[in-house]
Amino acid sequence: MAYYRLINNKKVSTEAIISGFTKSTSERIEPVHYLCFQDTSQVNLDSNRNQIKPNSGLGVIADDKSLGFYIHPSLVMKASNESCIGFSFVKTYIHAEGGANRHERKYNVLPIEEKESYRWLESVQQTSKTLSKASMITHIQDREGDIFQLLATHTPKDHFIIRSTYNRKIRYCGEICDLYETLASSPLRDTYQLDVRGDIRKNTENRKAIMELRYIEVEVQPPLKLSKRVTLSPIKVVAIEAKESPSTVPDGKEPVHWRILTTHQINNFSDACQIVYWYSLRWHIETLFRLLKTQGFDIENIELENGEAIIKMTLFALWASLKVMALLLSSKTIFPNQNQLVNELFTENEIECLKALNVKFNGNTKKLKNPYPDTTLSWAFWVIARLGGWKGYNSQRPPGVITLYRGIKKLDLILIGYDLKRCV
Ligand SMILES: [Mn+2]
Repeated sequence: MAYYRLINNKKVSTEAIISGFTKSTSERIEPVHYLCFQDTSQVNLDSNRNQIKPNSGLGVIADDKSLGFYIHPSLVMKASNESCIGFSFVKTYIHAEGGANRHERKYNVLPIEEKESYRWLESVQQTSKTLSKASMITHIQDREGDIFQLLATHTPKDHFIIRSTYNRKIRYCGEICDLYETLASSPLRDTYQLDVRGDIRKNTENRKAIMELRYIEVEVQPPLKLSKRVTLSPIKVVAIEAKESPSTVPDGKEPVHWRILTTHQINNFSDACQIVYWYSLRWHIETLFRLLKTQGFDIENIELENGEAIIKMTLFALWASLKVMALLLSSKTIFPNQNQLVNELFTENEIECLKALNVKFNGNTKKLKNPYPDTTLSWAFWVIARLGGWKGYNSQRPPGVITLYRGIKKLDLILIGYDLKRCV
């Protein structure tokens, strides 16, 4: 109910909700290194089209006809223990129905500030502000983020790891040449093993891929079209290629193949592996989108009549999805001695309430005791899972997304009662 009142209140704007997110993230930033993953996801609301009021704040998604909107967050994780801290930036936007397409808008010659891809730059600029207390920020993005002007904004503190989209012109060993061919013909540095999960749809099984790693320091040349209008200097980056050795590629399948550009300095093979590993953590933001859209929050099937209210509800669900993801990660952390602290994602009031619930859930048998220290997020994971219906026995399957989602939802309701009780 509290949410519904909030999202239908015209005075509570999406901007206010977002600035609430970034403010609370900013307050938790320490002078350490953070990884920021930005990406776009579309929310398709077409199955509820008949219920939703026309012109209430939605547009069309990529197919140019289904009702929906776009969301572009930047997820912040601490590099040292891969804990989720919050969001440094979130943007929601729409494509107007019947609006001009890229071709009609002469997309190629528009200045970047007027392009939709400007959101990538905006996100980096805003992230630097939100994370002003950080000692280093690494912005990580997929192929869509391979934008020259973006790379150009790097500073000694702001770094990039971007999956490459374009076979750019580079200067290497004094010659102007093509990035991909130069990289592929550079000497093999070493190999590493990668666990590749099978995919039923692609008819592949789990395999241990042998990855061949190459990297070279190059100077990326400004795109020709761009340099006709503005003067831009080339950018020094390290280009990395990780490509599966033909010896492990299943017959008739494509090798695993990543080309990555980074502004970080690479001194040796293990530095390069670190960059590839950080890039691979990008799947966390995909998980976040999956949590938001399916597996519990199911935002695309939400039954609300007003488009703007749906967008606001999505923002709250995004924050709740982050909590679910962080709780899950804390329960299987590979950094057991640096478990994320509970006060990094929960307020004082919420922790107090969780403590009361923990007392209630701690049974008389040792088997039913919360095994985690009450300062850690794993401790909250145990309480919230119990709240979501998990019985707490080790013999039981570990709690998953749905259970945690149920727990988080219940906690929200309990908190309303908890606050009321304190007011009486
Ligand atoms: Mn993307």
